[in-house]
Amino acid sequence: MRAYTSSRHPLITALAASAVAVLLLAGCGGDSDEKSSTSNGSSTTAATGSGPDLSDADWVDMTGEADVNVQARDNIFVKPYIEVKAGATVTFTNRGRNQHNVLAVPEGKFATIEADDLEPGASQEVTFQAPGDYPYYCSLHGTSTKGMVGAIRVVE
Ligand SMILES: [Cu+2]
Repeated sequence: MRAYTSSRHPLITALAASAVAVLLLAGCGGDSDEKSSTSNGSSTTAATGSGPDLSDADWVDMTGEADVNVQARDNIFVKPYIEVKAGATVTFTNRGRNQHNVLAVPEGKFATIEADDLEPGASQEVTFQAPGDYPYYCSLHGTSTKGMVGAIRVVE
């Protein structure tokens, strides 16, 4: 079993975003508050094609769980919207009869789980370090905004 980790990407993204924010602040005085907050991207989840609409999501609190599991079934994620502690490892398991994949929105926010690595019965792990929302979808049975979609909300 190959373990994927997202521990580096969000950190690097966050660092890059801070650097950009600092540059913006230095460059154009005091009117850059809006820019710096929108460039962060960690919790922008409006229904604008950037991921599933999370405003109505039924979040399940799994911050107390040692083992967090999300099942890919035919063709939904169960449970689709979960809240986990920073540093938690989420195991995606294919409990369906078909192939499924897991693509982060935006792509690359955490490591992609390819369909070939998530055959029926197979599992893949993703570790989430940085707090924020991590929407994802299965591109075989959904789009980035609907169909087979879900999200991990990472809290301190
Ligand atoms: Cu699928």
